[in-house]
Amino acid sequence: MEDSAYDAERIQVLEGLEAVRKRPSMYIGSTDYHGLHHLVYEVVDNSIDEAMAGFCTSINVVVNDDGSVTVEDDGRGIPIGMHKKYKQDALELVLTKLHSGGKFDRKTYKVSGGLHGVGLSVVNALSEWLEVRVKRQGKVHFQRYERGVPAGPIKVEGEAKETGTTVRFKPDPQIFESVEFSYDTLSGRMREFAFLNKGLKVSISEPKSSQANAYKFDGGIVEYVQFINRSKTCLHEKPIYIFTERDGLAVEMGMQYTDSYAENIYTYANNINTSEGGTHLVGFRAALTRTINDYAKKYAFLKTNGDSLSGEDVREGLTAILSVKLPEPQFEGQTKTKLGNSDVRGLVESAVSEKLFEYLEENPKVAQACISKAILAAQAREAARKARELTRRKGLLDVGNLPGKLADCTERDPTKCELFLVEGDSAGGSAKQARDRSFQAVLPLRGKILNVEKARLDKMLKNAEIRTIITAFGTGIEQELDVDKARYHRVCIMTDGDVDGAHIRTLLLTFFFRYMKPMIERGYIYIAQPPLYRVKKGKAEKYAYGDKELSESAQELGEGAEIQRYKGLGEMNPEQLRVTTMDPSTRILKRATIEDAVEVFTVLMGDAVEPRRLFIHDHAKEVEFLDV
Ligand code: 0RA
Repeated sequence: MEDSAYDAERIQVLEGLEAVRKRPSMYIGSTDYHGLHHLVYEVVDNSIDEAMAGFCTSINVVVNDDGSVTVEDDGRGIPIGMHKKYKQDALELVLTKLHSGGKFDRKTYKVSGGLHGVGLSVVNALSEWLEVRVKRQGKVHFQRYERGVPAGPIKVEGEAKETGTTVRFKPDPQIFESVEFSYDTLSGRMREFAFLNKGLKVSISEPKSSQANAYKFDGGIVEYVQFINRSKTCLHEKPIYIFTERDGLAVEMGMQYTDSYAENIYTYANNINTSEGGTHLVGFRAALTRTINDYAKKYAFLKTNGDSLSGEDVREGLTAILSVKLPEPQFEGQTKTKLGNSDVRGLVESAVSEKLFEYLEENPKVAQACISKAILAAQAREAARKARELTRRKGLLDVGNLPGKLADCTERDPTKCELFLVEGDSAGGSAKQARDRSFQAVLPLRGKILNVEKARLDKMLKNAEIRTIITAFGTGIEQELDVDKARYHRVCIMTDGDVDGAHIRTLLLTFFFRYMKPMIERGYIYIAQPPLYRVKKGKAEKYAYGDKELSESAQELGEGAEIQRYKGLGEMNPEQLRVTTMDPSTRILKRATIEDAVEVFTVLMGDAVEPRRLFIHDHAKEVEFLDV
């Protein structure tokens, strides 16, 4: 009886793991770069849970030479010993039973840092091998798994005074498209974890590249806000900070106004970046608008009684981090990064309203800085509205006023039309010759693209390049945006492969994100991928889009192959440009996603030129290619 129950359990476990291996994307979102990195976040997340429960102070991540990753913590250790109900060792249960990872025997919030909070068993199932060491009850316990199945029993390896868990795993190349980790990506996420969990030490290292970082922020999200604003001009010295915990919901918020015009609100639910927003963001925004207005009225900052500051006014120049923690987060939206729990809205709104009002009462100088900024924003918005109206009245954005620089296509069905935004007049000229004029339009961009983070809409509308782009799109902008009017369903940003090209691309993406977000959401924005090299021998030639491909191509063509490195689009003749970058049957295009845009900001948030340049440089190499 006992044995058959045990066998049944084993079969169930095997079936569970098999399901994960058959459809990994159901559990980790994808098997690409993102899915691969999620494995690490998932493991670290279990340690974060332990930290949130108050038992773990330090987490150490190592990217090992053999392609495996080690995550070590000093928590209580995964429980060891026979579980009465399941008749299996608790450790084995945590590592093999789906959805047992964190919930099992745990009373704290289940903090799902992985895409779906799926637990260690999923990581185990998707690893070629996984080794776990648990220090607990005075001993070091060890077990190894291969593709999720125990490779042997749990063994005692030795004595241990302390407690803790170490998980080392090697992602299965049978599952993942690539099994190479990006240190920068992992390190950035560890920094984020550390910001969101004050006092927790998170270290990461990669011996192979001699890189190492250790993050610990006793100020938590207050330091996070300061970090984002590090090279901006802030309007009050210390970020406003509030924390409340009621009805099973913890709300933590840090905010600080800067002299910029953009709104930077980052929201998290259980340490997950909710880039699509959700109920916590809605509640926060409502609270902010209401509280600032209430305070402004109480202290007569607003003259007439009917006057009030809009949501946009009170968010202009604001940097804020909102982090909520709750027992059962529901993630919705296209990328499962939108918090859905409906009760959270009201809870966040009342918590933030109450605490923020208190804060402003206690810090009148800070309050004055916030309100002056919002009043200025209201006045500027009025100016922008007038500019917009004038622009409209003069018909400056009407399709009838299509810019002369635009070489339009003959096709009129937007679903078939493509627009190439090309850096520079000379590349623009080549692109005009290279295109298929029946469905491909070309708009050369010359001169500077305004940095939208630094200019208000009225100024933006005075910029010829920006106006030309809006007119060519046919969609209008911001509140008046109508994506259904888009004249092209593929807009391809085509810039040089150098640092300046990357900068222009970033500025354009930022502009689309701020003023035409639905164009990105609909998937209408693309990034062209011109090759970095041409390899030539005699009549044979090949194009390479990365270093790995370059060495492969060079090898294929054999000794004496000539390598040309393209520094700009201008170095290609029209025919080469057509084959490599524009012709749908041979080119590579990458669709820009909201995540791309968000990633661009999180690193480019500051104004410091150096980190910005470095970032673009590093990442220029590792864009993912997507064939469409
Ligand atoms: C289940 C129950 C308890 C702790 C854990 C799991 C746990 C899991 C992981 C994964 C990585 N590090 C971890 N640390 C702890 C509670 C154990 C108790 O009550 O002593």
